[in-house]
Amino acid sequence: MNFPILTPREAASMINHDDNVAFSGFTASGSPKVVTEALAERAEEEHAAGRPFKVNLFTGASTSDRADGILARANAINLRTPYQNMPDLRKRINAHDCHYFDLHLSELSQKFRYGFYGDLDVAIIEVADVDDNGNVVLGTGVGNVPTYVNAAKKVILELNAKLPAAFRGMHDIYLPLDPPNRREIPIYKSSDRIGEALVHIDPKKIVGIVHSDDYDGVKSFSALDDTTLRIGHNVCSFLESEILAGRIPKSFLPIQSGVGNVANAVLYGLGESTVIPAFEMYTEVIQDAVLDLMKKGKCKFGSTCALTISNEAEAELFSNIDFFRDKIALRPAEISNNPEVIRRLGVIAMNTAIEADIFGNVNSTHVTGIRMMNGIGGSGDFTRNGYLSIFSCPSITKGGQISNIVPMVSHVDHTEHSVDIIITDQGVADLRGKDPVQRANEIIDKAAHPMFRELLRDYLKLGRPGQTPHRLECALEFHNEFNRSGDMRNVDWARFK
Ligand code: 0RQ
Repeated sequence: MNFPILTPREAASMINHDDNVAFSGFTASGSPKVVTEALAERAEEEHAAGRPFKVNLFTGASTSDRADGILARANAINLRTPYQNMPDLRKRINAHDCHYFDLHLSELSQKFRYGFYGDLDVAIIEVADVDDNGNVVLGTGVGNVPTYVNAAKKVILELNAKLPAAFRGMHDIYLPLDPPNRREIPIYKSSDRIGEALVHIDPKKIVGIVHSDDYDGVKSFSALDDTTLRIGHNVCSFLESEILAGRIPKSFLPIQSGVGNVANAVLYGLGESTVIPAFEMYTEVIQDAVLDLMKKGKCKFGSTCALTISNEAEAELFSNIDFFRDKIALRPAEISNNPEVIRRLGVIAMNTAIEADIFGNVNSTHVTGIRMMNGIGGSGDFTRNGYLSIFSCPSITKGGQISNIVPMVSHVDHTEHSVDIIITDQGVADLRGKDPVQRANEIIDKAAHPMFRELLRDYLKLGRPGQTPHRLECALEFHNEFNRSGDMRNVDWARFK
């Protein structure tokens, strides 16, 4: 290999204050692991010497504690996009120590190419293998790597010894042309491969290689609780009933599911269903459950941006790479989450809400309308364009102090126009073909927790006449009451009568 071998510290010294920096990967998968730690140390040393040191950080999605977490603790991030989920970074964002803008994940690559965010100084890219001509095999997450390596002035590679070179063949790297020359993305079924197995990086840009040797560090799932199991069961029975009613083809449709325990419960439920046939996924993340379903023959193919799997699942995948290689395509985020393809394939979109309102609007990002949780992620890419768009959440949170069904969402990410179905542990609210008041009754009766149904019905009665009968002076009273007393159950409409 004719590229210099660097220590993490040497690599970090090539990154300057105010640089635009991009990371490979999507979630913790494929995210850099060692240069990031040295970069955080460098920031701390610069701060101790009284000099400013912050970078603008562009990624594929969230990263890991070894990237966002450690850099946030060092207060080394000035600007961050498009998604994050580390508690320390969340604190910085909500304290305005870090400027964060939330973006649909499919959009960052093209907006970067359009020049909306300036030049890219450095890209740090995790790879499984590299040849002298700059052809690399990526790791478990692709994110926006193809765009970043083309745009970057310098590229630092993290060559991860845990990733087998035999990973080659699992990626499907395709860069669309930009308007006005863009053509259709030629994916007509999830399993169509349309691009290259390798990413080509101009060797002149590769300033060095840093060795690493670690798994992505995705935590295994905790045991499923009762609420999660009930949500999972409700989603599966709903999908089965749609097949039986002929509204979803018997051969089924590709599915997208978010990350987390609910998504995991749904996937296990789908695996056990006798009505739902073996299916394909067109999604942004594949979790442990999908690999199990592949082994059982229940999941035939997964198109994804990342394998967000536990260390144990990673080790198993790497030792059975030949079994999995033709069942998985790892694609750039702008393809895994491409609205055109999602609409064409008829993807069933399943995402999680922080809260939904009685008229069908969904808040995925802001707690009580103010504090950023994670971000919109890919939920908008899939929801707006899905064959059927499902949101799930528990009916209540924090033992009932919070109702996840509210009169008006405190922040809107997905409007009533994009949301077909809301599923909680209580049941399934089907919003299709219903006007606002019919939707409100459906959501209150089927999805709200019984302890909040009366309060929500009373709000509807308070509404001023109109198609969407809100009463604006108290539309956010559930949130106001939570801020006042810490318990939405204390809402008292009498003061507005
Ligand atoms: O807080 O951690 O302090 O207990 O929010 O809630 O129920 O554990 O649910 O982990 O699935 O996250 C929407 C945030 C749900 C996530 C969201 C509190 C609750 C808890 C987490 P604690 P849960 P989850 C795929 C697609 C947007 C991006 C997306 C998300 C914490 O799914 O970020 O869909 N989605 N991407 O107590 C106050 C409420 C609350 C609340 C929950 N109404 N008010 N707090 N919480 N509801 C991924 C990618 O794009 C890569």
